[in-house]
Amino acid sequence: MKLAIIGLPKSGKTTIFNALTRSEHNTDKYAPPASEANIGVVQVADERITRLSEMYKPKKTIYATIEYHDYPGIFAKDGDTADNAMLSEIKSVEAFAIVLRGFADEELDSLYAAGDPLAQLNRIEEEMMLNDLIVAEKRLEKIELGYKRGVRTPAIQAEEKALREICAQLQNNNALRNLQLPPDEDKAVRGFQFFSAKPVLILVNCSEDNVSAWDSAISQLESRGYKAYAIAGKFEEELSKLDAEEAEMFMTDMGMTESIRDRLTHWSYQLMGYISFFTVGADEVRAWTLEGGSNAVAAAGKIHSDLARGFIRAECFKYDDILAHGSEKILKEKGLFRLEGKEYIVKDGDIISIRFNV
Ligand SMILES: Nc1nc2c(ncn2[C@@H]2O[C@H](COP(=O)(O)OP(=O)(O)OP(=O)(O)O)[C@@H](O)[C@H]2O)c(=O)[nH]1
Ligand SMILES: [Mg+2]
Repeated sequence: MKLAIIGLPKSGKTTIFNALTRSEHNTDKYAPPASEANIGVVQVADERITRLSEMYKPKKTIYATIEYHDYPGIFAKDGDTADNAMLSEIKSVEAFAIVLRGFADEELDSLYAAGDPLAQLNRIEEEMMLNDLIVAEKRLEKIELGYKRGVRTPAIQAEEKALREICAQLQNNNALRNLQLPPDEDKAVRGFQFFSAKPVLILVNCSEDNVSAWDSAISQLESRGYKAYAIAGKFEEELSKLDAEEAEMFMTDMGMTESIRDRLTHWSYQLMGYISFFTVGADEVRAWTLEGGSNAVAAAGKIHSDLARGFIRAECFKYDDILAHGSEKILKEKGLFRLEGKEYIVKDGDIISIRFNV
């Protein structure tokens, strides 16, 4: 999964990125905006993979990963820090973590007055929608020119219809993530990767001594349909530099049970509706990420396109069952080892082996 960390300037994006990736990128208050994104890959902690690895003793154990892209502030009022190339790069990720500044800092407030988190979010959403509207209108103009020259195919007509609905939605100040298009129209405009169509999770970055003061702001955001969380970015960055034992002491003090890495992983999976399935064997124990509700062929395709193309059956058992009974042999005896067809909907925690023929 690829997730971009975005927000207005100096909201603490790089501080949070450092906490997530245990890195030390520059977070100087006066640093000019970075010219490119910081990119870091974080392993998705999953105890199930650890246990399976102990059981199968494979040569390789591969956890799922999340790739975080930390961008400089975008949509700043006084001239944008991101150019078009960067904006289109930002759009290539699956989802956004939008960081809103909730911590007080007089200097930053005067240099980069941004208003309260809700005002910041409104501004970002407005800019996203404006950007999308410009893209959609430009494309519509081109389509109309094409019509005049006699270029009119069913695919272009589906695209035109979709773009008209998109423009109407945006003109009504509604983000495209709230617009449901029929599958053919959706497909016709997917390539545009509209900003406001991306799933977002909101991180209100506040100081560690008043995280709960943000409860009502968070509920307000939730009531508007956002997944929103208050986090203490700077505190998390400091925690990430400590060894495990020390970090746990501080976390216990704060009533925290998980690192920001693990929390953001859960939030992202929830946001995207992703599940994990596993493959096991003497060579490799591995976790795979899959859109919830996908069938066995889609799961096969995550592993390799040949497996989807030549799919015959999925041999399947549950992580909980192998943990309880200890061996595949016992699962077979107990009838817990299943053969599933193409239409089988894969569940979180399924262990799968694909039989295929190409
Ligand atoms: N008090 C407080 N300060 C923070 C927090 N997070 C970030 N800061 C400070 O805010 C300033 C900017 O932090 P960065 O993490 O560089 O912010 P950014 O959003 O990456 O900035 P740009 O990429 O330049 O837009 C630094 O001085 C940080 O120390 C926080 O949670 N609390
Ligand atoms: Mg930064």
